[in-house]
Amino acid sequence: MKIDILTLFPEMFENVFSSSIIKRAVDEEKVEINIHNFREYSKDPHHKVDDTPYGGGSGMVLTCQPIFDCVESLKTKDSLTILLTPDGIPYKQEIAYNLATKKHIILICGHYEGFDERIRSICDMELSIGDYVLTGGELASMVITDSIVRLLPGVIEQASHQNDSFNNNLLDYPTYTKPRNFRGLEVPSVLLSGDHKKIEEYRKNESIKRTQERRPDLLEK
Ligand code: 6GU
Repeated sequence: MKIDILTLFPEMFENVFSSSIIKRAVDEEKVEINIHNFREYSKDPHHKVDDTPYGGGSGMVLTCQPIFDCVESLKTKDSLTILLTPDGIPYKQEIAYNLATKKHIILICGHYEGFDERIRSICDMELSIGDYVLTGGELASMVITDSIVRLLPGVIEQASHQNDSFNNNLLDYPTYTKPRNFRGLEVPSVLLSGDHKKIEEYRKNESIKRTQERRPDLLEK
């Protein structure tokens, strides 16, 4: 898979994609991630990328030309172009599973003061990562990239994401490791029983209980 990210702040990505599991996935060529500063595509003599809004109002608005030219230089028949914006559709694990099957994803980071509405016309999808406003789409693009890359074959153990929270609309069950007793806090005895059928049953029940308590909205699905 290839992920191209369009941003005015490429330095924000340096540490995030060169650490931990994403770094390993990149090193093992499971994914190629490229960061593009679309300012470099501006045809303005001063490399301007924004301008004042028609009709008046506060703030600067990202112009079409640099983003159109950058996307057009990257797009192929296999590309899915996604705009990151607080008015996009709410991002969910289900969407992550779908995006993990794509060959090429282009992520466009909008920015806080807004972008020319016509930029939406070159996008296949618009995503938001939650009901709050960020200064730009950069953090959202990192969140989405991380959640996709961990699902790519061979990046983490398959069994590890089969039990993920949100899989089957259930939150994860509780897990424990050594020691059996930590400051009087005991590991549930069923997990020490060696009875795999009982353990599976316990985990399923805990998963449902936790979802009922914390996210009843998930069970309604
Ligand atoms: Cl994708 N962008 C911005 N700027 N704010 C957000 C968001 C995206 N998702 C939630 N808030």
